[in-house]
Amino acid sequence: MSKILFKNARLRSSPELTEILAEDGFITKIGKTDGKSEGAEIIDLGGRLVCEPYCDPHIHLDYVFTAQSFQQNETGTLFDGIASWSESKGSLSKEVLKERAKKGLKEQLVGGTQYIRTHVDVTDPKLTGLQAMLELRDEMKDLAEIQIVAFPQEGMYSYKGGAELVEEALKMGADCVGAIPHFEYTSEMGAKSVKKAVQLAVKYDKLVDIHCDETDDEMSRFVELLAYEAMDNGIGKKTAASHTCAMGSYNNAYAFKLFKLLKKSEINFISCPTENIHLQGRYDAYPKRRGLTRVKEMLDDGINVCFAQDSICDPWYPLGNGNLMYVLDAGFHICHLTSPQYMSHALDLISSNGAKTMNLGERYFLKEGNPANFIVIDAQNDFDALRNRAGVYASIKNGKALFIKKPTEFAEETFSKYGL
Ligand code: 17E
Ligand code: FE2
Repeated sequence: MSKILFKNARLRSSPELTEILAEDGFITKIGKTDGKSEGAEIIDLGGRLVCEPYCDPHIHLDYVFTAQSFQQNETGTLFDGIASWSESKGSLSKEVLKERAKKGLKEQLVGGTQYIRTHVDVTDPKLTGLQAMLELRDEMKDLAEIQIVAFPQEGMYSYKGGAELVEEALKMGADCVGAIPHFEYTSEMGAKSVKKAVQLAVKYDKLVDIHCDETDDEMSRFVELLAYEAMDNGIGKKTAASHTCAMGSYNNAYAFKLFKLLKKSEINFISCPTENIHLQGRYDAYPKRRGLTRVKEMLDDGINVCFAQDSICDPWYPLGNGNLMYVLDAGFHICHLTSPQYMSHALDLISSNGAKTMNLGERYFLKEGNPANFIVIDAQNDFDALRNRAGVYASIKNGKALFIKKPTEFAEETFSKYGL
C-alpha cells in the first residue's frame, strides 16, 4: 500500500496552504490530515500551486518533427502545409512514426500535460499512422490518457475513399470522428463531410472533433452546420470545433446571430493560437488579420473554449514544444485576454476547459475519491503563473511522481549581499 502526503500545497481556489493525501493512487484527503497521514512518505511542495493536469485536446502526434525532413512550407499557408505532408507522408513507417510521436509525447509530459487528443491522418489506405497511434495509446496509458481522432487530412470526399477510411478507423478503435470541410473541393462536399461525421459519431457512439473553418475566408461557415447537426442529434457536449479561424473574419451581424446557435448547441471550441497566428493572415497585406477565432467573446457568452498546441515542428508550424504555458501566453496576448477577470482564471484554458472538451467528466478534478492526478506549478496563483510563464515543477499521476524538478539554487552570498 502506498501512502504519500503532499505538504504545503496551494490550491487555485484559496491562498491558504493545505495538504493532499494520496493512498494507493487515489486522493483520500484534501485539507489538514491530522492522524490520517501517519507513516506516509512526505513530499513538501513549498507553497507551490497545485492544479489539475494540463489537457492538450489538439495535437498531431503523427506529424511531429517532420518539418526538417519534408519539403519546406515556403508560403507558411495551411494549404502548402497539406501539400508538403501529402507528398512525403507515404515514406514514414509505423516504427518511425511511433518513435517521433514518443519524442513529442515526452515534451508534452514534461510540460505538465496528462490528457491528449491526437488527430491522426487516416487518408492513407494502409492506415499506418493510425496503427502507430493505437499502439502508442495503449503502451503509454500509465503516463497519459490519449484520445485518437480519425482525421481525414486530405478530405473525406476530395480524397478517394476518405469517408470509408474514417469509418474503418473508428471500427479499429479511434475515439473521435474528424473532418476538414473547408479543404474539400466544394462547399457541398464540405457540408456533406460535416453531416457524415456527426452520423458516424452517432452510429459508433464516438466523440466529434472537426478541423472547422481553418481559413481567413469569411464565407467559410461550416461551424453553423456542425453546431446545428450536433445539437439536432443530441451530441453537442460531445462535439468540438477546432480552429474556427474564419470566425475572426465574420461580420458582426452574422456573428451575433451565429452565437445564439453556438451557445444553445453546447459544442466546445479549441483554438490553437501559435499555429493560427502563424498560418493565417498569409493572403493579407496590411492591415493583417490575426486569424484566430473569437475566444474572448465566446468566453463572455459562457461557451466552452480551450487552447491547444496543434503542432510540434511539422509542415504547418516549425516551432512548438508541447508546453501549453507558451500557448497560453500567446493566446492571452493575441485574443486580448489581458485583463483581471481572464488572467485570474488563466489556467482554465489549458486545464479544465480542455477536460470538458475531451468529455473527461468528474474524475478529472482534484477531489477526494478521484485518482491522484495533478501538477505542481512554480507560482502562487493563476496571474503569477501566466505572468512568469511558470514552469511545471512536478507532475503526479495515480499518486506517483512522473517527475519532480530541482528548485532553483541561488548563489546565496551574491543575492543576499544585495538584499534580494
Ligand atoms: N493539419 C491541418 O489541417 N491544420 C493544422 N493546423 C495542422 C495540420 C497542424
Ligand atoms: Fe490540427
